[in-house]
Amino acid sequence: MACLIVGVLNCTPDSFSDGGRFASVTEAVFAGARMAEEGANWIDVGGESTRPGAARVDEAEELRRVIPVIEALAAEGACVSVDTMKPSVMREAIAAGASMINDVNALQTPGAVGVAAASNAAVCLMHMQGEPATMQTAPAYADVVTEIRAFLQRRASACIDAGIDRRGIVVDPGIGFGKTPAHNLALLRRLDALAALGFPLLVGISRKATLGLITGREVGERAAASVAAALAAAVRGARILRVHDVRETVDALAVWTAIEPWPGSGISRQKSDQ
Ligand code: 7PJ
Repeated sequence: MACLIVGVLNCTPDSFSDGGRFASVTEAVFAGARMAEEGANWIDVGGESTRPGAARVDEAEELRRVIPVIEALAAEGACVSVDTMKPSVMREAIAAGASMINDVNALQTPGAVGVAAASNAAVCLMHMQGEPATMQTAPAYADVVTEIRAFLQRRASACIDAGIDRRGIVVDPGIGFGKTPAHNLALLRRLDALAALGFPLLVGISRKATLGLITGREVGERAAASVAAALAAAVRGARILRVHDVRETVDALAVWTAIEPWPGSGISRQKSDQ
């Protein structure tokens, strides 16, 4: 398959039944294991919501939410990434078996680059304008593609300068993070400009508000919209897709690649097919 899949596993209190801490850990591990069976290459475990308007979670609580889940999934042989902005959570998550740090703040928190450099973990550097509490108030760019491309290059260079292996760096435009729907669509149309940076490009658009705006669907009814957006991203150069609906995305990519051998390569048809 031409794309890798990251399955989203939110370990926030609203994500699972509130039958207590143990029940929610068990449910989260079960959900993560199922995504791995369905074809997710990584399970992205997060304990702090970064949805627009979300409040911050303290370190102790975030650790309680994610560490037991990471330990259990890693013990089952899954590749785990940790979705966090906090260096201490990154460090503990790596000790618990996580092999990728997914930071919506692109390792800009003091100490974060050092934690990553001291480990063998891969890093996903995501662009965000502002911070989750206020980022959707008035997102503004002179040229959204150029600015985000420059930001991702700057952050990747800072990581390489700090000793992080460039082969372990993934970049992400951060769909919905301080961006209007028009900004998101402009970025998706010009993913080629971001892929040209030379790092694997991750795109997360699964179930996001822009898809709700286009389709008029509530968040739980956006699987088809998410799959369509994921395919469009893959064709334009995304190499990693962060999704909630793993099975549907894997099926769609399998069919797509059977017809179009190399999505994003620019080679859509071979001589023998003509
Ligand atoms: C993303 C993320 C994304 C990366 C979230 C949601 C919001 N990490 N974490 N990229 N989105 N790397 O899933 O709706 O787009 S949380």
